[in-house]
Amino acid sequence: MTTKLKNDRYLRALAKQPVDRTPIWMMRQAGRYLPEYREVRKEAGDFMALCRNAELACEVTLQPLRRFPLDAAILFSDILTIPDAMGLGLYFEEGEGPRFKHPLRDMQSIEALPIPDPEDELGYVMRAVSTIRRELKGEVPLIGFAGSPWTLATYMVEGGSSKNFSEVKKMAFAEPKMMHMLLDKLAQSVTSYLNAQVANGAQALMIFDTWGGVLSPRAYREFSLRYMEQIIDGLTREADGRKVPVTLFTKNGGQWLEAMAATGCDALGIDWTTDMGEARTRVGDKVALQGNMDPSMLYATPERIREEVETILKSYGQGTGQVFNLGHGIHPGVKPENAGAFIEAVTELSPKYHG
Ligand code: 1CP
Repeated sequence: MTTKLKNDRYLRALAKQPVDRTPIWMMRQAGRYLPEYREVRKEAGDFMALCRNAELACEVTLQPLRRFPLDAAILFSDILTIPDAMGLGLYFEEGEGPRFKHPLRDMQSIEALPIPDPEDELGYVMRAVSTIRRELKGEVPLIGFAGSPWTLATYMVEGGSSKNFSEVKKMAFAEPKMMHMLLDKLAQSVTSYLNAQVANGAQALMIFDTWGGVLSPRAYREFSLRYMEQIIDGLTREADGRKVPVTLFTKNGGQWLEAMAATGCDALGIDWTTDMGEARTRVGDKVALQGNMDPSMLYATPERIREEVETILKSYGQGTGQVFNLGHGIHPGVKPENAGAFIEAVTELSPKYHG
């Protein structure tokens, strides 16, 4: 597919090419804070039914782009599609997070885990990718994504969300062989899944390592970073004659930016606990930076949001290489108008930092 992009600000900033203003998109930009999302989700029945229906997944991907002048679309899906395709039985308990019917606790079940074929068991995701790419009509690039092996393992071993990660850490520290077998299978699965997303139309990729930051520095390298590097080594890095940039996001990973930048990725997602300007000084000659407003700032007044946007733009400073975003996903309780004020602030205040 070779439609020329009408707005390629996001890809240009990631490649550190000049831009007229700082591009912006929001993590979890499609989701429960939008009434039109809640409508479609009701129509679909439940979250996974929405992910499995390419037309509806496309519709909710496009919803935030109709409201706001965003510079990228992100595939509507979830990181937990891979463990589901490996046979763990994903389900969502009303009002609670994701759960697995068959959490992993022993060597036998890890040895038996299949590496899913992305065009088969995950074919519904590929159909969503190609549908969205077609319907975007070249307006903005489409971001594909996956969870990091460590982050996926936390859900698979704990059986769902966790507060202290005791089961998954128990496996990592008491049964490291078992954990490494699981992480290696996940790295292989994520690599072929992301490559299939690119083959079906994704123009950029993001790896979400939401829970890498709960590890010690040594354990982070051993159980999380190393497998993200393995994935990056195996990724298709070009499509339609253009580079497919990869962004790595470890929540609470601020202390490891140098090591993350050395993986061969194109950009780092940073959360709000790291100063944007300091991050640029540390790794800005190697990678682009995405972030990093605290999503809770969207509860403040439009004036306060604008002030915060200016602070972050000023902290990054002049020139390209920044993609504006939140430091983590937008909360379901945020008013859409406030998200609008945030995006408007970035589009209005950022041109003076370019050109
Ligand atoms: O409608 C609903 O109630 C379901 C809520 C929901 C949504 C909207 C879930 C369940 N997933 C999603 C979509 C989703 N998840 C996207 C869509 C694209 C977008 O608009 O950004 C993406 C990129 C994700 C990624 C994801 N899922 C991550 C990594 C990013 C992050 O936020 O840290 C994680 C950790 C998940 C797991 C997950 N899936 C859903 C929930 C509520 C969770 C978090 C559970 C937890 O906190 O442990």
